[in-house]
Amino acid sequence: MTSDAAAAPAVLSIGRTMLEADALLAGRFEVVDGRAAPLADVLARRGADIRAVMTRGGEKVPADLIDRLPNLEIIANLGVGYDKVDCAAAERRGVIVTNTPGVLTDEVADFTIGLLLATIRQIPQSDRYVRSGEWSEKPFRLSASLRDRTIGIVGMGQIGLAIARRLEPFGRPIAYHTRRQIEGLDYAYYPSARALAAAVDTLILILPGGPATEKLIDAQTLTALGPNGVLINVARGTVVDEAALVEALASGAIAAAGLDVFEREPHPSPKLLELDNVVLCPHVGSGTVHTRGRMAALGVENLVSWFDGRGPVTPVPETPWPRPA
Ligand code: 8YV
Repeated sequence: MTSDAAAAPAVLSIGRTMLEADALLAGRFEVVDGRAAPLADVLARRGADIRAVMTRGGEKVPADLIDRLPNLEIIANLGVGYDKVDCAAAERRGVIVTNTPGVLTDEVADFTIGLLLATIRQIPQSDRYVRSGEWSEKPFRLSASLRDRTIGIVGMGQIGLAIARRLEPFGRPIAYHTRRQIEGLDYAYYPSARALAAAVDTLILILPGGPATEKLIDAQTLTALGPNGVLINVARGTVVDEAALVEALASGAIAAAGLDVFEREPHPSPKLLELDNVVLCPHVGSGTVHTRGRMAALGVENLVSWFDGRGPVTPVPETPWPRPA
């Protein structure tokens, strides 16, 4: 390590969340702020100096950005999902990609239970009811219940499992879909999202985004979920056909949805905003001071470890470390 600022590795920092990560980099790294000017201008001036990118999961790191950084060694993604990073392009260039698994598992699982109950019991709607003064005229309508539901989870990684474990004390049957059945996992398995949707009335999405899962939840899957159906999405907006979801919510093909993620963030379909049977959150599943701090720290730790010659701490499977021979 050197205190010579000229020798400090330059890190291109992009994204709107976890700005505190930039402060954590300062001192050890030179932070090149990718938001300070149009990115193209920053790249034209500093592209050749950049040895690392720190991104926040929501911004694209496509092949053409990677190609404009000839000395890039590592991309630290502050988030467990890294679908916006072109890992194939990184791998071709020998660039390591890291994410932040583990540190946000409990937070996102806690949030999912909250969003599930808020959606079924209409907690935001009842808050609006009290504020509007309508309560003095008549009691709030009765809501649906978790008591008579069967819950399906699409995606059974660390967070999916943490959600399932938290649901167990609620005493409801739990089923799941993943590409491959998980050996020894004691929940009913369905080989497709649609088959799972047909078997349950409450569907929680916690699977990776990206081309392989794009619009996995389509009009037919929503119809299969049925008129009592509740959809909770804490994964990526891209895994749901948002236009089909709007239609299903408006027509009563499903009962309600709780959404923390959207096809085009931060711009949910305006039609969603008009519906009363949907609870909308601005992608805050991991959004606490505690957990975002841990995510930022793990991202920085990856860069420190890399530039100290100790390798990345949490590389993604597409860019394994040590590199395969
Ligand atoms: C975001 C997330 O990364 O970890 C993920 O995959 O979706 C989130 O935690 C976070 O909101 C930063 O934008």
